[in-house]
Amino acid sequence: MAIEQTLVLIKPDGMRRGLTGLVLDRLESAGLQLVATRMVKVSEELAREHYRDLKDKPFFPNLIEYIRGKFHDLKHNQVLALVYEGEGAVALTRKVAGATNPEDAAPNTIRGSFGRVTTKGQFENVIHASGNVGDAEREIKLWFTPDEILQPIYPTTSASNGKSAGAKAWAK
Ligand code: IDP
Ligand code: MG
Repeated sequence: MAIEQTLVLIKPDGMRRGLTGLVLDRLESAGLQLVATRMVKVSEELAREHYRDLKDKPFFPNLIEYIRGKFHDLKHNQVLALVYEGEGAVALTRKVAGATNPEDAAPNTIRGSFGRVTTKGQFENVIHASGNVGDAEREIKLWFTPDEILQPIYPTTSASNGKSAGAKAWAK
């Protein structure tokens, strides 16, 4: 299996509920190596770009507010962005994360252990994990510059001059 890198975000509910250590522990215990990390206050632009493939979904506006921490207090409106590396890291991280709906997520997955659906129907599923290798490459370049990653594996385009187009979204 190929060495891959994948993006994980600890979402505002995970930050608010003090789950960062537990999430890191699960991912590390699965054999994944942490190769980049940063705290990010998520702009509307970054949120929309990150979730651009879901823009036609009915829950899209809610999702943008959720990832920006609008449902949590101002002390916890940041996300922890992480890049993990390992053999088959993308699928492995998805497996450790569990199903999108915390009620469907298997016990012992991060979402199954710590996620919830609130009484208002809000999915609080603790983390984001890239869905496939193509998404992982796009998302890592959106959230990180190559110099922030221990050993970048996805090539940088020459046109971006060492900084990804996505990097501009959070640099503002
Ligand atoms: P994923 O995070 O498991 O990859 P996606 O389908 O990519 O799931 O959706 C992105 C995020 O949008 C989910 O993690 C969740 O926060 C939210 N979401 C997805 N489906 C629903 C839904 O049916 N209702 C409310 N929120 C949803
Ligand atoms: Mg997804």
